[in-house]
Parts: sequence; C-alpha cells; structure tokens
Amino acid sequence: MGRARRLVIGVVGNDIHIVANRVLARGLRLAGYDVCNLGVNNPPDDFLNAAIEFEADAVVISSINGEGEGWVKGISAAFIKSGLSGVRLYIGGNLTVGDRPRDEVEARYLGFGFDRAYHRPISMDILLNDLAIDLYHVC
Ligand code: B12
Repeated sequence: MGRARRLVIGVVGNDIHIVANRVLARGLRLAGYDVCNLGVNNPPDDFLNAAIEFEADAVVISSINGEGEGWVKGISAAFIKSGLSGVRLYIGGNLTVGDRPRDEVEARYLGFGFDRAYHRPISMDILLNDLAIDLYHVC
C-alpha cells in the first residue's frame, strides 16, 4: 500500500459552516489518511497552495451554503496549469441553492473537472469507498 495518502480538506469560499468539515477530518483520519485541514472560508488558491505544500494526492472540498459553483468552476483548470493534474478533486455538501435533482447538480461539477461530486448529505462510507478505489486502486 505504501505511504498513507495525503488529503487537503476545507470549506470553499465565504462559507462558515464548520460541522461537516470537522466530521470529515475526523472520519478521514480514522480511516488512515494524512489530512491537512484548512477549515472554513478558503478561496480556491488556498487549496492549490496547500496541495503543493502538502504534496497532496487529493483535495476534498466542502461547500455548504450553496455558493460553491462560483468559487470552484475554475479550480480544475488552475490545478492543471500548475502541474497538478494528478491531484484528484472531490467536492461535496449543498452544491446549489434550491431543490435541483442530485444527478443534474453532480454532473455540472464533474463538467468543471471534479473527479467526484456529491450533492446533499451522503454516508461517509461512500466517500471512503471512492477514495480507496481512486487512491489505492482497491476494487
Ligand atoms: C448550523 C447551520 C448554520 C450555522 C453555521 C455554524 C457553523 N459555524 O458551522 C449558521 C447559523 C452560522 C449558518 C449560517 C448560514 N447558513 Co446555515 N445552516 C446550518 C444548518 C442548520 C446545519 C448545518 C450543519 O452543521 N449540518 C451538520 C453537518 C454534519 O451536515 P452538512 O453540513 O449537511 O454536511 C454533510 C454533507 O453535506 C456532507 N459533506 C459536506 N462536505 C462534503 C464533502 C465531500 C467530498 C463529501 C463526500 C460530503 C460532504 O457531509 C456531511 C455529513 O453528511 C443547515 C441546515 C441543515 N439542517 O443542514 C443550514 C444551511 C446549510 N445554511 C444555509 C444558509 C443559506 C446559510 C446562510 C447563507 C444564511 C444567511 N442568509 O445568512 C448563512 C451562511 C453564512 C456563510 N457565510 O456561510 C442553507 C444552505 C442552502 C443550500 N445550499 O441549499 C442551509 C441548508 C439551510 C437551508 N435549508 O436553507 N448556518
């Protein structure tokens, strides 16, 4: 398996909802990941800089207040431009305002270049399973 995979996590934009961030940090650490937690209120560049500094394998972004789209739609392009195309990008939370179908919202974020997107609360097991597949190639 090699070294523990490194994850940068945090809440993007002008978003102060901290609870999911704390839950994710704890769950990911308990699952054996090496976590750099940026907390709340992060512009996209903070994730990019932390990914470089922490030599992250993946960046796990939360957006809870519904404003995520405006903050993250350019983030995949910025990672590629900085030579970080190998860093996986995940996003979850309340990814839009109002009641839109889950599939439609998630497809929109995949179109922005995210590897995985999760609209509305999901079981932590789903994220852990996807991370194992993507980062450890576990089937
Ligand atoms: C507590 C709360 C607040 C507190 C936050 C305190 C704090 N520092 O955390 C206060 C009162 C400050 C607040 C403010 C606001 N809030 Co508020 N808040 C809530 C509330 C009641 C609970 C959020 C919470 O902590 N849930 C518990 C955690 C564990 O659950 P969660 O956040 O849903 O996260 C889960 C998933 O989303 C997922 N997840 C999160 N990130 C990721 C990432 C990945 C990769 C994955 C896989 C999963 C994942 O994991 C978590 C566990 O399942 C929700 C309503 C609700 N019942 O959910 C509204 C809610 C989130 N708030 C909302 C809004 C609009 C606001 C305000 C904009 C209101 C306003 N007009 O001022 C402001 C935002 C200010 C800002 N700059 O961000 C909306 C968001 C609407 C939307 N996007 O659809 C909600 C949904 C209320 C509503 N129904 O309208 N809020």
